Amino acid sequence: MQSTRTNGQTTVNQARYQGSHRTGPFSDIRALVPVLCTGTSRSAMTETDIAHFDTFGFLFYRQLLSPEEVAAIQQAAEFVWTEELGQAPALDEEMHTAPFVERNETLMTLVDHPLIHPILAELLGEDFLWSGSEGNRGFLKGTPIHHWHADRPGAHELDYRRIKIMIYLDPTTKDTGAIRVIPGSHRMPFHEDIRPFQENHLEGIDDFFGMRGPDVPCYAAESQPGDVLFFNQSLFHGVYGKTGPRRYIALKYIERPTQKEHFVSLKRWSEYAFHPHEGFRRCDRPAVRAMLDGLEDLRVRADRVVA
Ligand SMILES: O=C(O)CCC(=O)C(=O)O
Repeated sequence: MQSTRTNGQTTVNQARYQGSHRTGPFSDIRALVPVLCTGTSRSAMTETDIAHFDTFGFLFYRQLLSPEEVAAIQQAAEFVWTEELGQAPALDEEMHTAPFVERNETLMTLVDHPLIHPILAELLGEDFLWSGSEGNRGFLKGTPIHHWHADRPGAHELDYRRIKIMIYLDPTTKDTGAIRVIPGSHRMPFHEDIRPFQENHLEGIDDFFGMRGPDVPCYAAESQPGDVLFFNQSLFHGVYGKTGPRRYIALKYIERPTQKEHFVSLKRWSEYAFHPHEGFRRCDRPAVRAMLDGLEDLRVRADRVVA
């Protein structure tokens, strides 16, 4: 990691916190989450949270979003999908819409949400960048699985941290389509040890060291609306038993690139990070403007690096 991290101690008056909590497979330590934090650089994270993310590659915060926020997000998401489809989607309609939150002002509030932004600043450095969003619903009929894979696979990707945030708008359980992660698989040598999983995912082969996909040891982030999962995009993850509408929003963020390898990787995987949607560029909130700062220079540099 090239980014500078701030001290992970809780810095906001504890009286302003409520009992939303983070759970992981190995701990149920409560992470106190600020209710009214309006700043963008203060962190509610503890050294424990940071160690959890560094070690296991994810953090799962329960009820980070209030029921009122969830209702507003669900309504706005349906609005965008309806606009995209030209009619209200059927309950099980399969849609993958990207960019997504950039197309709606209510959804845009997630980008620099006061409980999400400080966590990202802690994990990616204060000067992190936006890398797009997705609004997904349903799934290809007859294909209720998404075998084990990493979004950014390979040893050469591990030094450049990218985070995907998953916000599921419908409840999921382990066997009904909850996202599963293999803790620690974003780190060497484990990442390379299970590299064959990536090949089998690409080939559609349901054999992972002699186990079927659903039987691979993992942590299932069983989710209720309001829960928010942060994960390192080099972490291996998969989904088994998809069912129902299974709506979710994905938000993607990246460390500000500094090394040649970062630019090469961005050009390969996420060129769109250099071309944010107009809905994002129009936003005048300082935290969003900060994610646009210097982007044009970075784009030029990326083009030079791969020329
Ligand atoms: O469908 C999901 O919940 C996860 C999808 C997935 O694996 C991914 O976005 O890389």
